[in-house]
Amino acid sequence: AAPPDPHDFLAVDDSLSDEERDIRDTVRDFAARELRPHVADWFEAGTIPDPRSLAKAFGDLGVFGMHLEGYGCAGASAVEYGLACRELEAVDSGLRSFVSVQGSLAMTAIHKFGSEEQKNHWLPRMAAGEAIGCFGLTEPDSGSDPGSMRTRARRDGSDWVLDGTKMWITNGSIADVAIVWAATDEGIRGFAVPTDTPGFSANLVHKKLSLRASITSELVLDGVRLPGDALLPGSTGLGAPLSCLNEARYGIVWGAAGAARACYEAALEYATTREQFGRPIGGFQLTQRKLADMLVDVNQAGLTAMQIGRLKDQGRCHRNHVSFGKFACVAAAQRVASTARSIHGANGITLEYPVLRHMLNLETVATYEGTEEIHALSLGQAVTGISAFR
Ligand code: TGC
Ligand code: FAD
Repeated sequence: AAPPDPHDFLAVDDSLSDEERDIRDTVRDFAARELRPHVADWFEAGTIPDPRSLAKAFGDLGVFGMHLEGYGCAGASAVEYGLACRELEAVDSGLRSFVSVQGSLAMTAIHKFGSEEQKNHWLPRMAAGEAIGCFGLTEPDSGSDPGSMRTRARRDGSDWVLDGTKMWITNGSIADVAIVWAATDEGIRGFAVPTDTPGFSANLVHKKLSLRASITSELVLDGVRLPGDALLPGSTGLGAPLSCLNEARYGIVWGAAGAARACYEAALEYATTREQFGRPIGGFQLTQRKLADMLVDVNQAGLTAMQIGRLKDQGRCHRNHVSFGKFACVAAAQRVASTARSIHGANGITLEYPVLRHMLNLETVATYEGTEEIHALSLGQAVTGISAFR
C-alpha cells in the first residue's frame, strides 16, 4: 500500500463521489479566492464590511439552503452540504455561520413549517442571497433552556402582537426577515417577521473576542404587530425550533472538522519550515507528539463527520448522532487549534496566521447550538435513558 497522505491520512475523501468532489472543490476554490485573503481583516475589524455582496456571492455559489428541495434550492445531499460547511469553516467559523443561519436555520424553518405563500415569498430570494434571514431563539435570560423564553405573541383579532428581546442573534442587524420564536397560549410558535415592521429593532453586539467576522445582534420586539399569515403554521412546540437546530448542528460537525484541518495544516507547514537550534522544530520529539495528536484528532473528526453525513443521506441520522458529532468534533477542533497555536510560538498570536483566530472562534462554536455540556447531557441521556436536565 502507498504511504498515507499527511493531508488526508485516512483517505476519507477517497469515498467521495464525483459530484461530492466537485462541490468540495468548487467551495474550496471560492473560499481560497474570495474569503481567505480578506478574513483576517474582517476579523480585526470585527465585522463583515459588505454583507450584502457576500450574501449574493454565497447565493451565486449555491450554498444557501443547498440541502433543501425546491423553491430555488439546490437539493444537495447531506454529505455535499457538509463538505461545503467544512471548506467554509476551514477559512473561518463566522463564514460557515453565515451559511448555517441562512440555510439551516431561517430557510429550514420556513421550508419545514411555512405556508406555501411564505415559502414562495422568501425561499427563492434567500437561496439567491437577495434576502437575508436570521433565527431568534436565545434570549438574555434563556439560552440552554429555550423553553423558558419570555418573548410572547398574543392574538389581537386576526393579528399577532409580539413583545420581547432576543439576544446573540447572528445576522440580526442585516436581516430582511427574522424567524422569531415566541410563547403563545398554544405553546411555542415561530413567526416570519419582516425586519422593517414597526416596533422591530436590532442592536449590534460589540466587543466580541470570538466570531468577529460575523454580525451578532440583539433583537427588540416592542409591540410588533403582524398579520395572521406571519405565523409559521406548521410550528407547534419547542420541538419545532429544536428540529431546525439539528440541521445547523449537523453543519457544525463538518465545519469543526474543517477548522481542525486548517489549524493542523498551518502547524505542519510551520513545523517543517521554522528552525531553532539549527533544525526544523518539527524534528523535535515534543513537536512530533503534538503533530501526531493533531493528526488523530483531525482524522477522527473528519471520519465522524463523514459517517454522520452518510447516515443522514440514508435517513438514519438521529438527533443523538448529531449531538455526538457536535460534541466530539468541536472538542477535537479546540484541542487542535490550541496545539497549533503553541507550535507557532509568538507568530501564533497574530492574525498573520489563522490559528488563534480559529481558537477564539471555536469558543463560540462550543457555546452556540447547544453548549458542550448540553450535548454531553444529551449523550448521557441517550445511553442511560435518564434525563439529567430536570
Ligand atoms: P425536551 O422536553 O427535551 O424537548 C421538548 C420537545 O422538543 C423535542 N426535542 C427535539 N426535537 C427535535 N430535535 C431535537 N434536537 C430535540 N430535542 C428535543 C422533544 O422530543 C420534545 O418534543 P415533544 O413533542 O415531546 O414536546 O426539552 P427541554 O426543555 O428539556 O430541553 C432539552 C435541551 C436542553 C436538549 C434543549 O432545549 C436544547 O437543545 N438546548 C440548547 C439550546 C440551543 O442549542 N440553542 C441554540 C440557539 S440557535 C443558535 O445558537 C444559532 S448559532 C448558529 C450559527 O451561527 O451557526
Ligand atoms: P447558559 O445557558 O446561561 O449557560 C451558561 C453555562 O451553564 C454553560 O457552560 C452551560 O453549558 C452551563 N449549563 C446550562 N445548563 C446546564 C445544565 N443543565 N447542566 C450543566 N451545565 C449547564 N442564538 C440564537 O438563537 N440565534 C443565533 O443566531 C445565535 N447566534 C449566536 C452567535 C454567537 C457569536 C454566540 C456566542 C451565541 C449565539 N447564539 C444564538 C446563542 C447561543 O445559542 C447561546 O449562547 C447558547 O445556547 C448558550 O446559552 P447562554 O449563552 O445563555 O448560556
